[in-house]
Amino acid sequence: KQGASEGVKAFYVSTPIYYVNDAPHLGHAYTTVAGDVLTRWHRQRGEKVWYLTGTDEHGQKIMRTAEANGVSPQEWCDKLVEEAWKPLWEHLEIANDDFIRTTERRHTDRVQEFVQDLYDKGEIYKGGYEGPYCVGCEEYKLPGELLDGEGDYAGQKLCPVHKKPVEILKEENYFFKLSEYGPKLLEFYASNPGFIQPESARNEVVNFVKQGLQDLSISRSTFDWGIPIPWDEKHVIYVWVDALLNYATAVGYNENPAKFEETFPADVHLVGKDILRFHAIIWPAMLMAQGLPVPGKIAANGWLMVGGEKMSKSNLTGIKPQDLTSHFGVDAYRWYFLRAIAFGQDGSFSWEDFTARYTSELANDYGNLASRVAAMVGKYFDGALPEATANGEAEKKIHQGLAKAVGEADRKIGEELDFQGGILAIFDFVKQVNGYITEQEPWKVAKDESEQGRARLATILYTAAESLRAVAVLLNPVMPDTSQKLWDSLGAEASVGALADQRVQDAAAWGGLPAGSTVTKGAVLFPRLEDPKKA
Ligand code: ME8
Repeated sequence: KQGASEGVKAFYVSTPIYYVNDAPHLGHAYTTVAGDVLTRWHRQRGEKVWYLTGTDEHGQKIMRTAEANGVSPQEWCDKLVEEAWKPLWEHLEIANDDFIRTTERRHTDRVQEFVQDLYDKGEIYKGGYEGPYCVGCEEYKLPGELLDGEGDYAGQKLCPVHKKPVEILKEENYFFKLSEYGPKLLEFYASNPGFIQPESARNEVVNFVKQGLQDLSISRSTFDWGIPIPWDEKHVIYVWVDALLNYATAVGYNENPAKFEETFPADVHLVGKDILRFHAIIWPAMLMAQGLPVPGKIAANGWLMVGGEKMSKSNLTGIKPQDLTSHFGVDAYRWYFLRAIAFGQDGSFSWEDFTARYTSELANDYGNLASRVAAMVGKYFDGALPEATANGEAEKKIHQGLAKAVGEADRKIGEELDFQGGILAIFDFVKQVNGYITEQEPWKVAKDESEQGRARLATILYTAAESLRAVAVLLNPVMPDTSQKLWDSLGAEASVGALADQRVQDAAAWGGLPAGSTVTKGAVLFPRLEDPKKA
């Protein structure tokens, strides 16, 4: 894409590939929007970026859902992908560079080659296993982590995530020698302290690995909805091994060496904390076994909760993102979850909280600032942005405030994945500009028609408009439509250039918006919310 220079490694970010047993809910959108903001941020820095998402289509969970709906698993997946998943990402303005489906040949062929290769290297052997399995997680559980069922489930053992009974599976399977990778993994975690984020997730993984790893069953033979084991086609490859490999097959593993070289491994795998161990233990071990490079970071996000439990498709507690975007708009939706919940922690959504933040932070602080400034440039200078010729102490503070906001936002969003902190840094600056206008009282200065008075008024309005120029750039990764509206209202498209070409690194360079830009009172950035009772 932009700035694509051959040979330079792309900043590669992935979401989990989602199970298509049902339509997406707020939880899936949460991870995908976070990844979109992260990659848009890096694009706004001018970096080469690769953002991948997709769908996980094999395994028992999908097979059973399709059966229950009276269609083949492939038909079920095709329908869900085309009618639910892809349209949602488009609706939410997700700028993914690719979308991988695990039923595509470009994936299945390469997965077989990968597994065959491990087999040839002696990393895989045949053995037997019996244990409790959760179809919701598609994972064997350790007896110690199960819960005792009550009520309808009395006497049964439950999965700690899904709170549903596990099944006892006994199979002859192929195993990957995962147990041999414990020491190597611990060494790797120790020398790469930023590999797992946040700290609590890192501790969980390290403690788990320290207790000793078991070998991993990588095939199943009691059903057939999966990729066949190439040397023994009665078995299909375990859905998680199949799924993790999407991060390699989607970027040209064993197929397009130049693309693979330029993209792999991922810099950041975004995952929900429920699937942390797969990404932080099994995935790097699989790569180590092949001599491939391991990813830069596994960043676990917390759960969006409903009534104290994880919002989930299996438990039918999912809320559709469209139910919120139809009320608040897409941009406010993208902003809200990252703003309201510290990334890595659990959080819950409420209409009241979203409504309150929309009104005070988006509409009042940000939207009103933009419309007031445009209105005053219109009223006092006929819409031609005046030059700032009378800068003083107050303006200096604004310049400094902007530099601080840019530095903090770039570090927090771009590096630390602290979306909340980064957004707050930008909005603190918005507040500072609001305070500046309140203090400077341009409507009073306007009454002074002397040369000095005009110069002060010009300086105040230039300062405010130039601040908004920077805000539009900084918020572009989070709220692209709103930023474009603001950009247009500042006349910046004509006087500065395309918003996408503005660099984060240059955002604080004062004076980016030239005097003479045509400022118009554009579209309202955040319209008043309809009363949901009337809607
Ligand atoms: O696990 N809160 O797919 P999945 C926050 N196919 N995030 C949530 C969430 C919630 N309540 N519910 C879901 C799978 N998510 C596998 C992944 S990857 C190689 C294979 C998000 O459809 C979160 O990112 O169950 C979680 O990890 C992901 O959706 C799980 O989606």
